[in-house]
Amino acid sequence: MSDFPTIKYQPRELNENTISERVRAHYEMMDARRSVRNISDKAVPRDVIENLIRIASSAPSGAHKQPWHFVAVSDAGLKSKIREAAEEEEKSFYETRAPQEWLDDLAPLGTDWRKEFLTKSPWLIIVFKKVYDNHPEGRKKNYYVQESVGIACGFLLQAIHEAGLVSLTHTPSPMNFLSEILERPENEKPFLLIPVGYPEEGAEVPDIKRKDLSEVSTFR
Ligand code: IYR
Repeated sequence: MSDFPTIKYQPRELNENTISERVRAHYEMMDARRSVRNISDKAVPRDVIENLIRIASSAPSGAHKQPWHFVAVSDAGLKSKIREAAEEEEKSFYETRAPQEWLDDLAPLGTDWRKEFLTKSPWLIIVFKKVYDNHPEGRKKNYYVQESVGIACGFLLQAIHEAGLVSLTHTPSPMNFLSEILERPENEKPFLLIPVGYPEEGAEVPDIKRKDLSEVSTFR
């Protein structure tokens, strides 16, 4: 028995005859997505960020618990605090904690401990995962939290690209400083930090190649 009454699914009713062209065009649009480190300081309206978060929060999740919380930061003081703390962690990662193999893998991408984008981007979206929810009756566990929040982030990155904006998936580690600076409750853990904005004019990205379909899939 379901607690949710059922309603009719509303199919999108797109023209079946054009499915191949449409999916091909969507692939080409997504293939043009790149992580961009040179994000301009040009303003992005708050309603855009609100709708991007609505899109992310439309993702499927274990038992429909939606175990996520998005903190959208435009406040310059908070961005500075986040940058300062992230750079401190990153400095110790790049200079002492990172194994040589990891540094070798990052070298072609040109990343380092400096994170100018954390203060320059008009928005930082910090995604928190909720391992459990607090209810008046006590803690209620969430399910498949990692998978659910990962999917929500995928929705978010795609929507940012579709909007003509750019993003970067920044993973300072450890990220506990985000809980402190953003004053989040203990049932939320930082998952991903995503700066969002317009690309800077002339922004460059590493010339990467993607794996071929045959390398990433098997049809049986
Ligand atoms: N967290 C560091 C290092 C880093 C790790 C991976 I995996 C990347 O793909 C890129 C960077 C940073 O954000 O710089």
